[in-house]
Amino acid sequence: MASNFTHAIVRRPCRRVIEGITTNPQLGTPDYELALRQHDDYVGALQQAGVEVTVLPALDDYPDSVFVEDACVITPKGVVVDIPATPSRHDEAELMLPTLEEFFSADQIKRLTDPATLEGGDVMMVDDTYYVGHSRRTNQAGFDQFTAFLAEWGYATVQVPVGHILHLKTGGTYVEDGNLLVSGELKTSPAYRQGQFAHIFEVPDEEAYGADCVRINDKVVMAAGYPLVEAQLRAWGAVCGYDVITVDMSEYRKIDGSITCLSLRW
Ligand code: CIR
Repeated sequence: MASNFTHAIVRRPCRRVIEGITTNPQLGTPDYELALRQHDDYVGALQQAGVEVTVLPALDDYPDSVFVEDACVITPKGVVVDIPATPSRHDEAELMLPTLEEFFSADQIKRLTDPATLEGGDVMMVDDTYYVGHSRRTNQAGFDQFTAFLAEWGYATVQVPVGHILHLKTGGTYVEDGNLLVSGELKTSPAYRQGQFAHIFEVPDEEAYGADCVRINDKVVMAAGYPLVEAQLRAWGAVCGYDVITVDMSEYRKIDGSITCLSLRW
C-alpha cells in the first residue's frame, strides 16, 4: 500500500540547536547557519514529494525542538500527543498542540498521560500496524496507552525491544511495498523477522546512519553520503515507482537526528 501524504509539519532550528542532546560528541558541534540551509533543503525535498509543508517558527528555549517527530504520532485517523522522556524536551509536545488543533478535531487528538513516555522516533508505521520501540525514551506505559488509542482507530501495534540505539527508527525504516531497511542491533530483531516484510535490506554498519529514510508518495528522502543504502533504495524504487532524493544531514547527525525526526507527515 503506497502512502498518500498531503501535509507535513517542520520547525525551524533555533540558535541553541548547537546544544542539542548527543551521544556522538566526537562528531563536533553543529554549525547553525549550515543547519538552517540543510533545513531549507529538507523542506524542499518534502515539497518535491508533493506535500504542503507547515514551517513553524524556532523555539529558542528548546535546543532539540527541530526534531518535531518526537512530539506526537500522526495516523490517518488521528493524533497521539507524546510525552518526550527527556526533561529538556518534555514541553515540546504541549507546544505542538495549537498547530495540531488547526488540522485535527478534538476527538481526533489523544493524549498520553503520566507515567507514559513515548517519542515519535520510536514509532514506525507499516500500513495498519505500528511498530513501537521499547527504548530509553519510550516506556511500557507509553506503549500500553498508545496501543489502546490505536485500537480505537482499528490499528495494531507490535512492541520491539530497542537496546543501545536512540529510537526504533534510528535502526531502520519501512519504505513501503514490503521493503524494510534495518541496521545494527535490529537486524536480528524477531519482531521484524516475523513481520510483514517481503524484502529486508541489512544496512552495513558503516552506513547505519543512512538507514533512517522516509517514503513520501513517489519519493524516498534519505541522507546524502550512504551509497549502498541509496543503491538499494533506487533498485526498489525502479520496481515500486519512486525516486530517491538525498539531503545533506551532517549538522543534525551531530545531535543524533536523522531524516524522519525533522518532520511530521500525514
Ligand atoms: C534527542 O536526543 O532527543 C535529539 N538530540 C535527537 C532526536 C532525534 N529524533 C528522532 O530520532 N525522532
